[in-house]
Amino acid sequence: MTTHRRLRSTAILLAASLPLALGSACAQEDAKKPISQVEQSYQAGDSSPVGDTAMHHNINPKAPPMTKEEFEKAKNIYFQRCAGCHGVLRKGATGKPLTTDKTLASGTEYLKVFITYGSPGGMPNWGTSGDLTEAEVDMMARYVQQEPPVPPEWGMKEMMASLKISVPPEQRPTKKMNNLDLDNLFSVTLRDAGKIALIDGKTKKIVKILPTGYAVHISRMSKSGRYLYVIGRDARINLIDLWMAEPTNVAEIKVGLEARSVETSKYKGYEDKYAIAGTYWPPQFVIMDGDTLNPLKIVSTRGSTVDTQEYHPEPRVASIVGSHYNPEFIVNAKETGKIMAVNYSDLKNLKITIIDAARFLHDGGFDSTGRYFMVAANASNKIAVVDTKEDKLAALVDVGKIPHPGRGANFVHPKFGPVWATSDLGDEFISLIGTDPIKHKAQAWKVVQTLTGQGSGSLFIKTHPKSTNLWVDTPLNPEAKISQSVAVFDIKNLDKGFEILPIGDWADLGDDGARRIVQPEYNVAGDEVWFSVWSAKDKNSALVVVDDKTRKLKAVIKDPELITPTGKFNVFNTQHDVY
Ligand code: DHE
Repeated sequence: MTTHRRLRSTAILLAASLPLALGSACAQEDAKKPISQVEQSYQAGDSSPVGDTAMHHNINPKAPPMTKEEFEKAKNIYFQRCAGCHGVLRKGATGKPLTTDKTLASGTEYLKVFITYGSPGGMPNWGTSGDLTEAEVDMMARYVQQEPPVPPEWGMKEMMASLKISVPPEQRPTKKMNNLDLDNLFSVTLRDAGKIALIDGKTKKIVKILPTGYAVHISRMSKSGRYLYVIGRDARINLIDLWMAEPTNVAEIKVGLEARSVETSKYKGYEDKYAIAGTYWPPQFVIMDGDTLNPLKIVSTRGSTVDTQEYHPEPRVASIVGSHYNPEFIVNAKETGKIMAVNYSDLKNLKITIIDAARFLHDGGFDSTGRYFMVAANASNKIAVVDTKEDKLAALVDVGKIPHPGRGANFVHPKFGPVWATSDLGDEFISLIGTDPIKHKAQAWKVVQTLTGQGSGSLFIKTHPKSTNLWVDTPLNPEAKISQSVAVFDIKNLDKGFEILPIGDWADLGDDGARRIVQPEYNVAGDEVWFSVWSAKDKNSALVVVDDKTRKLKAVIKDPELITPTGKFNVFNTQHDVY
């Protein structure tokens, strides 16, 4: 077991007792009032796999001394608890910069107090909470005065060395060789198992479980629906061919040390041609052949921020979508707040349109026409709207606290026409934003209505073109009653408020698991909605299927192999951006 995995096991144990613990905690820069534990727990998330790599200890003579052993120990704690907010190079992300010009000026005693007691701005009280011992606090106070160790880069050489094409394209079938109803297949993230489960939408049976990267994150589909791409936090991508007699991993690559996003080319004439992945470390994205993952073009995201225009050494790549209007990928750089429209029609003379949005870009999805990409600048409390036809920023819309839409939800509002919705992590509100600049110009890119949900801690919101239900999860709410249930609104009568469905109880797991209800996902027909009942690795989890019309329980999917199910990706809906 690596140190990283050992530390993660501790985090999992903690997660079992603390329903909202997603890992470590986070400071919010410029926050004016105390922030909740929910917000604190957010950005840092899982411990960073970057901490496992060997890094050089660059001794700063002005810093208080540390032994090699202490440095290694502190480095691991830093990458487990702190890097998600303060950044790998400590230049600051959603947390404050911890560069040595600042930490040396503060000194050991001040830093110890800060680490022990936290701050109203969002720094957790690592010492008084018991997470760190007095000795560890002292060690961390000295560590942050040392120069930050720099993890290695990951370029073409490393990518090529990791590339495994187990079934080359010429050995793959030319038509579908199985009887699976691919449109209604679900790829389910088994987060802490490092696997995905393919589940048949009709029978609810597991078709196959496939190994993927560490703490696997998302699945995306190729335009044809044949290829499934899965990315792990360790930046490993698995390419699964759904046409084989049995869905099979046909290629694999490691595109960096830490990642979250993968996508494929969707534009006419480029279907299934390219894949792209963005990494947290190194801060870059890579365009690959869609059918082999052979890396073709690596582009760094290092550069200046959109506001102060200060250089940022590690702008992490957050969400990526494939444009339907141009041969482009829309790539979101978190720390700089830049959205890049990367034109893949000529990789040798790559054209990138840089669209200034707002800092802390995270997750998002298209409006119902597929033209406008709506992305949360989460710690800026904004949604950036990009016109992917014109490659321009259409608007920056102020919403609630820390919007977290997943891909969001599109529906026709009874009064205001087409809207796209996001819920928030930091408050109980749901913002509905008008998305029709032609027929509903006055409402376009404005919050036309704000709904009040069950509480803060929402991560995902969902509906379907054939449904009149709007589902809002709250897995990170500190109250078990709220994190173990979902709210559902009637789109035709939004003022009526919401109904609460006790999904966690319906799963009937009969144990003390956290049972957080996360990420509603529709089947292809739009008449069922699937929820993950997410408990810690050593507890029982399940999937609960609800009949969309009656809002009654339809099925519970249980299996010892369904370990920590989180994201679910219906093939058809993911392929066609239906949400
Ligand atoms: Fe996610 C999407 C990053 C924690 C489940 N997550 C995304 C995307 C990003 C991201 C950038 C958008 C990808 C895209 O569209 O290309 N997630 C991060 C983090 O940095 C964070 C906060 C901390 C971490 O350590 O990773 C984090 N995410 C989580 C979780 O803890 C969740 C709830 C459970 C899990 O499986 O890890 C989680 N994230 C998801 C899911 C999506 C996602 C299910 C895709 C939603 C969709 O409908 O497309």
